[in-house]
Amino acid sequence: MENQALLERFQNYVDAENKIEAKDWMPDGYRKTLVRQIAQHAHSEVVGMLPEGNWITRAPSLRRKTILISKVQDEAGHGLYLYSACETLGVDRDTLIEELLSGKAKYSSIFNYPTVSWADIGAIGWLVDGAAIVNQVSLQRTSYGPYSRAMVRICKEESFHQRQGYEIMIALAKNGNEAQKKMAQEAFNRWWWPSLMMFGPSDAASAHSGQNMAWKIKRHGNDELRQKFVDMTVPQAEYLGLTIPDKDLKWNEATGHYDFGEIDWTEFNEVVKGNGPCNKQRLQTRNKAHDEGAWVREAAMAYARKQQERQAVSAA
Ligand code: FAQ
Repeated sequence: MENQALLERFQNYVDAENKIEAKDWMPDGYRKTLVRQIAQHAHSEVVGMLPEGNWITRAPSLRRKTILISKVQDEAGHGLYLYSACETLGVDRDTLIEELLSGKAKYSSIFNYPTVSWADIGAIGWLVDGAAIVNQVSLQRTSYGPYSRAMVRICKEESFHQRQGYEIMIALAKNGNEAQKKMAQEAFNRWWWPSLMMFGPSDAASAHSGQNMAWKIKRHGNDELRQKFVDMTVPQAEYLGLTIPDKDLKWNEATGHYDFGEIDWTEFNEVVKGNGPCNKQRLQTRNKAHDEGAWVREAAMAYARKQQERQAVSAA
């Protein structure tokens, strides 16, 4: 078939809300953009373990510690589903991991901010997982089957993560003493704007949105999802008695949405370029963990080889 005819058939198939599967024909650009987005997403889950992992040894109670360990472990699982989804597109995992460790690949800007107090763990669960859910609920309907199915499971787990974060914030901001309330407000101030940045550049500046939406990889624009997150989160902050760190935030009766102030895009671009508060530290920590885990990978491969040898002997 002519390339143009294949492209048209592909677009009609996507427009009819069918899922594209790994062995289906797809335009090179579709494959390339999926590899880029899914890999960035997988790396974000993996690097995303670091800011919270930082508090596992200092969680304020055994209950909080077990919950946090479980949450961080879930993020590793999300990374695994996503690397697997990415592999179905013909890239191998070693290449993806090498690109993360060398600093070539991107991951979400949000994980380059520090967790300075226990309240940051509450704020991450509430805001960062909350923002991730808004984005990922939409991605459950993405046109690529393996990515869409990974999202269904991930969203279920993220929803537990969001609630555990909000529960920490209730304990500190609503039921806590003055010092705890202050700690919660300070964490909220630190994470509010970076959480809005997670949704990416405004639609006008978004390089990939147009084509991604036509291919139904992305189902909503960055600004629409960001607005949804703001509308959902403001009443939650009010319930906690927290002040939103934005003097321009106000309810707009005419649009039925909250208006909010201008995002600091210079900060966003600097963080994405590698100049955020923790970019270097995150990559160093990830590289160290990878190096220290070499013996685990070797042992796992040795075991797999042994299994193959046994199977070959019994088949002979
Ligand atoms: N950070 O044209 P667009 C989580 C880049 S998971 C860094 O709008 P696109 C779970 C973008 O890659 C969080 N870079 O791009 C968790 C592109 O660069 P490129 C991760 C960003 O792809 C919780 C350029 O800017 N979630 O949190 C960011 O159409 C707690 C132009 O942007 C996902 O990855 C950013 N924030 O839309 C884990 C969801 N935003 O590649 C642990 C899947 C944009 O041309 C603890 N991804 N860029 O060099 C997506 O939905 C999309 O990729 C967007 C960006 C919406 C992120």
